[in-house]
Amino acid sequence: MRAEDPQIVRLADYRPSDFLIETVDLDVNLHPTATRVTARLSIRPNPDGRERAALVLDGEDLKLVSAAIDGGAIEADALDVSPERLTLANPPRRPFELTIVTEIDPTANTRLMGLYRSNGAYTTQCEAEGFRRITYFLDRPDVLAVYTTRVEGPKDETPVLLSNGNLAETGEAGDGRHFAVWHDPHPKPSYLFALVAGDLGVVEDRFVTASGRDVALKVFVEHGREDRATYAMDAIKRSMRWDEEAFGREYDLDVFMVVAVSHFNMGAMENKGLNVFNDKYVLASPETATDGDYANIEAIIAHEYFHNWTGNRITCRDWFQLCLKEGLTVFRDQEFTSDTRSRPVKRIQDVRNLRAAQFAEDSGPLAHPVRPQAYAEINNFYTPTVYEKGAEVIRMLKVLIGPEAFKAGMDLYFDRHDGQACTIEQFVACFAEVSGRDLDQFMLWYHQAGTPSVEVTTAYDAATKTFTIEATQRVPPTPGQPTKAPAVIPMVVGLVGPDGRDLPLVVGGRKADAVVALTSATTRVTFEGLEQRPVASLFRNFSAPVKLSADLTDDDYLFLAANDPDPFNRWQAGQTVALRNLVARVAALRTGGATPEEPRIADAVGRAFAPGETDHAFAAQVAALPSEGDVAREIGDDVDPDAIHAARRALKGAIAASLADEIAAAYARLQDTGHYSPDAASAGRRALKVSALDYLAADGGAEGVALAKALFDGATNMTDRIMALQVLSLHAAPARDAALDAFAASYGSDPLLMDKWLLIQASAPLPDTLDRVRELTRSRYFDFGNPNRVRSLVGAFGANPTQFNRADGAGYAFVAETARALDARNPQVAARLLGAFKTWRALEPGRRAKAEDALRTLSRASGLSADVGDIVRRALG
Ligand code: 0A1
Ligand code: ZN
Repeated sequence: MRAEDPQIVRLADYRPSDFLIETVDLDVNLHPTATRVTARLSIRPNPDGRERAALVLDGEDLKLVSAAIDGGAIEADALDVSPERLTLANPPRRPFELTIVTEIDPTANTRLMGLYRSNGAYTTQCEAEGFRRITYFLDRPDVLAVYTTRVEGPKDETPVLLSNGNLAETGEAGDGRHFAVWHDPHPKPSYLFALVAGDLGVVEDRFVTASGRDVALKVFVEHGREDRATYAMDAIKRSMRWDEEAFGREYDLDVFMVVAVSHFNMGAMENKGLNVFNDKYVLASPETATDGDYANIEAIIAHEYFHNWTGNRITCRDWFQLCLKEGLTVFRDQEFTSDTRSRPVKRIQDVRNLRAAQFAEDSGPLAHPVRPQAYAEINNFYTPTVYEKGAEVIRMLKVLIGPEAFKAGMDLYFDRHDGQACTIEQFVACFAEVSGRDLDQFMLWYHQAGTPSVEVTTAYDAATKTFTIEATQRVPPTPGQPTKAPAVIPMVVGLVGPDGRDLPLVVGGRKADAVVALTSATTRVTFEGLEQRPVASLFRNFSAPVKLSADLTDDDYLFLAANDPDPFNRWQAGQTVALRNLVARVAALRTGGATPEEPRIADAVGRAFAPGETDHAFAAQVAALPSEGDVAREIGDDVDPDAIHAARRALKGAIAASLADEIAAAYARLQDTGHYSPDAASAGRRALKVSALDYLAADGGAEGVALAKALFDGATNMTDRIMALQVLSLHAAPARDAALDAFAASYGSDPLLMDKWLLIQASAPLPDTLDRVRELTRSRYFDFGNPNRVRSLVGAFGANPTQFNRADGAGYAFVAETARALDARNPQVAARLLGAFKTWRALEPGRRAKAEDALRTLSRASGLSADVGDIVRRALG
């Protein structure tokens, strides 16, 4: 298909399937280049479908070997077949059995969708539309069937044969081959199908569910890596227990399996009973994984496991409803991590990520609603908007209706819709019903793209002892949505008194709720009985995904940074003051004005390094300045990434200079005791330690660099080693190259570790970074066929604020050309690389023109995939 004429799928065009498939009997006869798939489908007309409709099965790159109805050959003129479609113009109008035999080549499958080989093992990826690359099928999520899968392969190469459900039978197949039959009793859509076969090591354990089901747990990894799978196994058991306790959800098969594969387009996949993971999110040991890796593994194991109920037992009617399972499951994994680690720190991390990824997306040409209305390529809608904003929408729902009604709504949803393929309307109706609230306006969060901005003005009236908060909201125009209606925005408010404590909230003579629902363009609320002007703490715990600008002074924010009882806003207040200062510094740099100093920022940061501070993880968040991306978004347009980098560096340097002794003392105090543990408190201590190191080395001077080098050389765990390398990589000192070489010498044979090495070099804010990245694409540590390698090098470069955005445009050209080259091999990963362009329109005119050039050149290339074509078209839109 040409890039200019994409086929658009629209939500408004949804129709139920004309046929249903009740059971699927698959026989997969594995061969590296010619795998035979026999599918016996029991099909019946859908009473909700159209009468006399043709049966049109989806396919992609398929070769048909034979097709039969009820065992009998199909007349040639009754069947229309292409690699993309199998059509029966006039199928039986009664239940019948269709048998289809296809042949596929897993070795040639570089897209990593459907059945492919990764390091010799066979694996599948079917979400969203990969099953059609295995056999012709009604490959849509509202067709739910019971699957029985027989997998046959050579005993030597594929001793392990897995599919969904419970193991029903195993046996010999002759010629050195064997087979296994798996039966999954739970009806599921095709995107949840999975098959894995290979020579894999396994770690085993058990879990007994609340009602006494004894579940076998298995984590499959490459041989020799078993000792790196124990943390993932532990995370599985904790996730299973938590879902029982927090949501009343039990596991529903006799076995739960996780398989780690080295070639994977995304993070992981929730296939029923057989989750397939990018090995990066399974394998961990203190010698090979950082604290961040451990946290990611725990969160992603939880996420995929939680999908068993939110996604698998209740699935999506169509792909427009993707947030039904993703937003909800992200919300659930966030809650799990909050309960397991630190709730405030998790919230801060999530909000940092939301702003960096989703706010950025929402402000540019790729903005789309949490539930899109149309798509050209569904793969491009696995976005921070669908996932992370989708989770925020659910969090707001909980704030608005309260935790009890929220729980009742979830219970009703599980009860009412188990076994169904649902819509967002059906989900929200459960909460409307239990709470008695009209949630029509709330639905706008699913329909309207763009981050609302909320402007707040406050006024204290000493005569009446009242304090009025006036909030005006505006939802900005986004592609295809020029005008917006006011959303319902839950603003959680606190009024902090001079002693740093919360004052009672009184409205109309009564105790008032802290949740103020902003439902119109302007909402005003007046609190009474206030002897003195309080300081308003707004959007506590980040109660809505909005951009706030309030008339609070720096003094107010510094007071909140020291006193706000809400830990999120204590952190946010410090960030706000720093952000204001950074924006002013950028303006001064660009106009040649005097540097706006704000020494009290250092006082606030100094608290993080004070000897009495015991919550190190929280302190590390306080110590971290807003990112360059945060500053760019705050500025909004005419963005100069070099000026932002310089301003942030200068502020960091000023803080480091004024706190030199305190930070040095903290660094010494926070040293490791020797034994490594990935728990949240220990990880928090290490995070604060590296933050100290980062300040101490901020000026690139010999002393700081020597400290980083010492940490690198003496590191007893991978977290310290990588953190030290990261600090060294910021400075073009000889120590940096020596450390990089030493790292490669030690870990050159471990691709996951070399990914970190690639990423650190691609992220360096140094003028030679692009040359180095180009050179690294030719090194033996890089492989265009492996998505992890591509993301670590090219993806990380695309996220490098100063070097991707080089003034000469070479960064844009490199990423665009690389995406173009990768497109033929793996369109999904190629399209993701282009995410680097999501904020190009906000750049200053020189860079904007260069970025546009790169995109236009790419758009003229011939033979672009639907994935890349769609992103380029929308980015230029
Ligand atoms: N449902 C998965 C994400 C996922 C989506 C598409 C994929 O295709 C390559 C793979 C995974 C999740 O939310 O974890
Ligand atoms: Zn998910």
